[in-house]
Amino acid sequence: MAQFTLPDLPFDPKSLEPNLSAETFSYHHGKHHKAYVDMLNKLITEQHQKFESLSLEEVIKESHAQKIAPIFNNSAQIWNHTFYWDSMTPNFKDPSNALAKKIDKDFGGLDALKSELKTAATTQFGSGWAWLVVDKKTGKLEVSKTPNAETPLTDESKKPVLTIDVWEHAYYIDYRNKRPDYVDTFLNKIVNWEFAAENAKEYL
Ligand code: MN3
Repeated sequence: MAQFTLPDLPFDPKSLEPNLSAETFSYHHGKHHKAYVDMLNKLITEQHQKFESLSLEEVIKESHAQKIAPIFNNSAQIWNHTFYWDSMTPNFKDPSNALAKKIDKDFGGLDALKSELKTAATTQFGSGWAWLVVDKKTGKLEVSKTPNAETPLTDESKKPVLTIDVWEHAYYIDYRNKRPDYVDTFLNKIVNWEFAAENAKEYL
């Protein structure tokens, strides 16, 4: 049973060129993201049928709590990638007034936030993700990073707002080993602040 399906990219894969190439998306979405979907469906169908009626977010949280690594890794990677596609746009705009004010308040300005995100993205050793999240208790925006498939979705006190994939497969075709250049381009040319504002709207 194919429980989960690969979502379409929210933009034409050529539309982010030259910042990220259609070739990158053909691998990253068409092969890597698809492989996580295919593997999760196979694992649930063949070995872990108790996850069959759950939503993707429920599968992530349950498999994390029960420490079922193959289910967690594949389900979290499906969710993280879908969230990552939405974190970029071919129609780059600066943050809206409400989000800009919030960024000023919590970080002292957009440049300071971008610098924190760049540090998180470039200091994540090996594979992983850099995140902008809201702490639900304080209502403040925060920057964090996670290794491998780990996701703030499993932390009930955080709400994900934006992410940057820093696995090598995200940038190697276009940037080779230059992760900092990919992160600079992401933050200055393709990041989707409208998506971030939507995710953080109840805290703005
Ligand atoms: Mn990836």
